[in-house]
Amino acid sequence: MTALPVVLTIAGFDPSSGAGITADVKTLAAHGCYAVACITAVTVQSTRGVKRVVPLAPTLVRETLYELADDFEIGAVKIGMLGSAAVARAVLSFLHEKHPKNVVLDPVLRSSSGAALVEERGAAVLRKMLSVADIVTPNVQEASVLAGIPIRKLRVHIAAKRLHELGARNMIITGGDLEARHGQAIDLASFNHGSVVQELAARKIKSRSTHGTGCAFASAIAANLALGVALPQAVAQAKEYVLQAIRTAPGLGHGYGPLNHFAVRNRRS
Ligand code: PXL
Repeated sequence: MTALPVVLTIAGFDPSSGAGITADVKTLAAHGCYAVACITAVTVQSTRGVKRVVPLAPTLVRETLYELADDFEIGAVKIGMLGSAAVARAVLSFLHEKHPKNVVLDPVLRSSSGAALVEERGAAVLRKMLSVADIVTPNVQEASVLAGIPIRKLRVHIAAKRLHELGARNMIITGGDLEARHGQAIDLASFNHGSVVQELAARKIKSRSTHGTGCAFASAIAANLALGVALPQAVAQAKEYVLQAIRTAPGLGHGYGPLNHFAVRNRRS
């Protein structure tokens, strides 16, 4: 019997399974990992957008995290939507107390349709979480809020420097289409406190099936790290996975549709 890496996802529930917990579980399973999950908030939404967000009790989140961490050897943790500042604080103290390996933080603030997915006070807790994460995966809007630089003045290299100053060790700032060149989307990867900086360019794909790309990206990185892949490779493979998942999306729903989470074959089968 070979070891099956266990990955913990801490995220919200999207009933349309494009983003959040159920999307993360699919991504982790597609990578050949065993997914365990802690739900932070329930949402009412479809591919058409988010209608309602109900954060769960922080004590429920705390109990779930300790129950899972005491039973499983967790190979990586993916953190997504946190819902409330109180839940974010419960997650932060779990990270401080248990020191899990390979923490991937997707600092989710808003849905692509604009709904707030964490209370405004949650951003301050996310800032504190930067230093306990192994890698942070903000998009440009999230990088702007966390770095405290207005989006119209944002230069990704400056935002990256600021996030390193706040304690982030490794990061990739996605959605660099603000500074897109020649139809390419540029993501900025900044590893090892900014000592290794790479621009990752990819041709921009025109698609409406983009709901949950951030969740899939962060989960794929967590899966790769749990499987023992080194960080730069883990990021590059996750980027390729998300591109494939968009390219082969099933075209479901009337709004921004889900990805094909099974774009890569389960590496164990
Ligand atoms: O993609 C951000 C995101 C994360 N988690 C949940 C979501 C969304 C966007 O809608 O619903 C649960």
